[in-house]
Amino acid sequence: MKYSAVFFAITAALAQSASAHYIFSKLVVNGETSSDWQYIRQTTRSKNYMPTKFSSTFDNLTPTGSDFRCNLGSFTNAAKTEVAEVAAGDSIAMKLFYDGTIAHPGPGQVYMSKAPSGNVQQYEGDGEWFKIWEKTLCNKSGDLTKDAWCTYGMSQFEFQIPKNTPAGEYLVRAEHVGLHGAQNNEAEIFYSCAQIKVTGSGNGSPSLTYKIPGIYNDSMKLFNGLNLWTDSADAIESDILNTPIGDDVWNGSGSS
Ligand SMILES: *[C@@H]1O[C@H](CO)[C@@H](O)[C@H](O)[C@H]1NC(C)=O
Ligand SMILES: *[C@@H]1O[C@H](CO)[C@@H](O)[C@H](O)[C@H]1NC(C)=O
Ligand SMILES: *[C@@H]1O[C@H](CO)[C@@H](O)[C@H](O)[C@H]1NC(C)=O
Ligand SMILES: [Cu+2]
Repeated sequence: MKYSAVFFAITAALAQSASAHYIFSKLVVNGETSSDWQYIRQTTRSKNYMPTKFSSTFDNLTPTGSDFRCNLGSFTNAAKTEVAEVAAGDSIAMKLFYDGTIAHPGPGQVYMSKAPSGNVQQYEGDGEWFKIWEKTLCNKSGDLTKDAWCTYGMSQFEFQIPKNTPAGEYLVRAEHVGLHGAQNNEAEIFYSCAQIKVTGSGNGSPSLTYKIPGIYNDSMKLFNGLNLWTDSADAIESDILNTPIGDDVWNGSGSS
């Protein structure tokens, strides 16, 4: 029994780091939750541990690297990752590993990119990305270091594939940005990509698209300079607006 206290301390420490550091691993389609990494590309890091940062990284990956698209090494797992069929207009969710919840303050967003060849299992994500979901501040008088943020405490992001999304195979990239280290250029970015096949007869065409990497850089105050403990909610909102995180999500408009 004398080991139980030590065991408890270690378990508690592990549980704490698991809840502070999270990773999207499951896809929820038609109310059914997949296995871990069934439809989401797994990283080749030895641990399912994140985040990616601009500075003080633990694995040399930064948001300027091509693996910022879908996670370190994950393209090498693309062929063995299944492709989930989703009708345009349906809502799906990307859910965190190990029953985790989002334990850091900051915005959450979902981007999509169509596989130009039609085969997402062979697509690196070097094409155009567009944004379909965004959650920033939900309570501007709340605690900016915690629950002022819509995503704080969420265990999954639930979002709609826009009704007018053209049929085809896509990467769907969920991302959460923890801003608690942004004052030291240490914003923490957590992201993974699901592989889906959109069905239907949508003919929309997103007007605003991005490249990953390239979408974010550390000249943006949101990632480098913002301080959640001293800045006002209005100042933070304006920092958000000066990044793609402040751009409108695509609503299905335009036609291809
Ligand atoms: C927003 O935060 C304030 C301050 O913590 C709190 O009193 C209020 O109930 C919150 N509003 C909502 C809608 O949660
Ligand atoms: C950062 O991104 C902004 C907006 O896209 C751009 O204007 C700026 O040149 C970029 N800065 C660097 C250092 O890449
Ligand atoms: C959708 O977005 C387009 C382009 O930003 C805009 O012109 C249009 O009014 C929006 N439609 C709806 C229904 O919000
Ligand atoms: Cu963290």
